[in-house]
Amino acid sequence: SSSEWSYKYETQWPKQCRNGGLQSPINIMSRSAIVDTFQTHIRGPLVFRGYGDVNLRTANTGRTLKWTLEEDTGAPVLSGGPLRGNYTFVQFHLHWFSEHAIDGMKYPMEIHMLHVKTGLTIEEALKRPDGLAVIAVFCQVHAGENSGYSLQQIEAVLPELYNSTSGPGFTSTLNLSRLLSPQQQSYYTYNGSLTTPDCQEVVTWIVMDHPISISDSQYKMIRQVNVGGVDNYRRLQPTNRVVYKSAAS
Ligand code: GRE
Ligand code: ZN
Repeated sequence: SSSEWSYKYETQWPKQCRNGGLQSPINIMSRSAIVDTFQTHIRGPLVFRGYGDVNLRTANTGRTLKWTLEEDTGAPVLSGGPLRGNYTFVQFHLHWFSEHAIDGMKYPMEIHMLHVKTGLTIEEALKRPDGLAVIAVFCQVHAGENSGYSLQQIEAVLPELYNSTSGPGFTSTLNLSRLLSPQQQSYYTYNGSLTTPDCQEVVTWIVMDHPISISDSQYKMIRQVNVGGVDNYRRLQPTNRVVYKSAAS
């Protein structure tokens, strides 16, 4: 089932994508988010370990561009915040336009950094409510090359990927911390789902509040990637749950 779906026919996504009450993405209402002063849900700061240079393999999956960690590299590990235990970085991929919205506003692009509960395979993680943690980073587009710092290291491979969904892909070294905003690490967090079939409700979402900048030429290149003649975001799902906001840091 999960191999045969497209963004163009979202209404025909499998049944498990419509049933649950914890689907993603959602519109986050900033004034309804609970700032967890007593640290009952968010128990401390988010901790990023090993978010430096890593070797990644790039692919055009036909639905997104994806950068997957090469096995020979020490894996970055995420912990803290709303998470219990460690989560190992697996891949990041792109959605254009953004999937989440803040106060009804969407961004041109959203990066998803996928982490699996350390010690579990992805298949195992997909069966546990706490199996995955995804960091979502919004991107805003600015004119000029100076705004392209975050994605500078992936720019060169983009034209090679426009139509190629086969082949070995490209490996490259990339500093993952460039995908996080240097200024601010405050975020919203809630329990939700994968935004692609089969939409399993196993994701602790950590949606960074502060967007990073990409250049207009980078954005143009990314939007030339053919993912079926449509954009690759899922429509907003009912919120009907608590969203927490980290204290500003
Ligand atoms: C996706 O395919 O876009 C995806 C995953 C896992 C978690 C979140 C998500 O594969 O958006
Ligand atoms: Zn995604």
